[in-house]
Amino acid sequence: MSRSDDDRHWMAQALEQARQARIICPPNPAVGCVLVLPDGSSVAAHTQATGSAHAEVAALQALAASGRSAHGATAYVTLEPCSHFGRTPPCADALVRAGVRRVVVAVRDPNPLVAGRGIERLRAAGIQVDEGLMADEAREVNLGFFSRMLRQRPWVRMKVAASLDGRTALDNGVSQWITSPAARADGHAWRARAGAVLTGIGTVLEDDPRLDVREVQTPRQPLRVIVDSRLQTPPTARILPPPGQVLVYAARPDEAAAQALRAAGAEVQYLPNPHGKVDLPAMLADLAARGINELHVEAGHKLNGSFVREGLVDEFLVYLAPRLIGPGRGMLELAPLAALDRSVALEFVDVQRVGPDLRVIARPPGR
Ligand code: AOF
Ligand code: ZN
Repeated sequence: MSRSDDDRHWMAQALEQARQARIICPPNPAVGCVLVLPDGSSVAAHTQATGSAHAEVAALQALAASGRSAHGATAYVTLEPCSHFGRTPPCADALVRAGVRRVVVAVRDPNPLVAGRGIERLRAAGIQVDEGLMADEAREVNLGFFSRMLRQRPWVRMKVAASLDGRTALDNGVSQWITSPAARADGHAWRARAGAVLTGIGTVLEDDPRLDVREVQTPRQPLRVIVDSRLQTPPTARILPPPGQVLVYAARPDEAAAQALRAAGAEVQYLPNPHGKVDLPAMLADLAARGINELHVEAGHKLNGSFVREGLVDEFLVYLAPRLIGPGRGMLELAPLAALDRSVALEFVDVQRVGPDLRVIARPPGR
């Protein structure tokens, strides 16, 4: 293999490590690190839960635990090593101290506290740094973190489960279960990697969902968010009790209702827009400020329609069951169009079978 083939091979391993970390490390980005020693042996690691070791330090620790030294090694990292003292000390310094000779970086850290300084520190210490290898894949692993850092809002993923004729519920509101258990479990895996799972008051009142992660093993529960303009969430709703936190965004102050929800364990935040509804862009900014990288939306047709009309959806995650329902609820409420060229244009980025169902991932072009 040529060196560039070699580099791709090791960076692909580092990316695989990073993907495994996605479920454990929010709000931190999921990073993979592979240390390749001069004798050709290697060790791979990924970011640990927020507050514990970053990928590079985890890899150095694993190497030390096996009695080996990183002297003269090449480090493959999916994100620029950090240069700042956050909850943990700088990884760039740890690599320098360990005697690493070369660092291959997929993409720069968009965190303004780092943003190139990690690479500078490595170079200043005489380490060879090559950047940009498999950068698109590396950004994709952390698209939520990049969104929060560069746009000050989370990556918004809208999950929908529907029949092949695009219905998410019967005319009478019954929606459980259109898709298969396999699709449900897959949906929970997407919930698990999100910083927050969001729904609307309509769904809370109709389905009484729990909105936690149950179908897959997880070390952390995402924040649960309810968009509830008039604070109609019943304090007995199944979404409210711990584990995990619940945040209710409201538009019209109602201190009695807010007190009841707080007593049930929720936080209430007022963010009204001029129409007396929750200001969705302001809500996204607030969620980003709270460290939410990926926001997983599982709402009904009305709130879904508002998100789409306001251009806030970055990705649609749609499960389609091989059945026909006829009259029923649509995926989202949009105004009738006069011409097809006014429709919301999307690109399919992935299509897969999940059990008997189809899973379609679509994004607005350029996202
Ligand atoms: C790395 N390797 O594996 C990750 C990095 O508060 P801290 O100390 O945990 O720092 C969090 C920041 O560090 C995070 O915002 C991002 O800029 C970077 N994440 N850096 O060198 C890693 N996860
Ligand atoms: Zn670090």
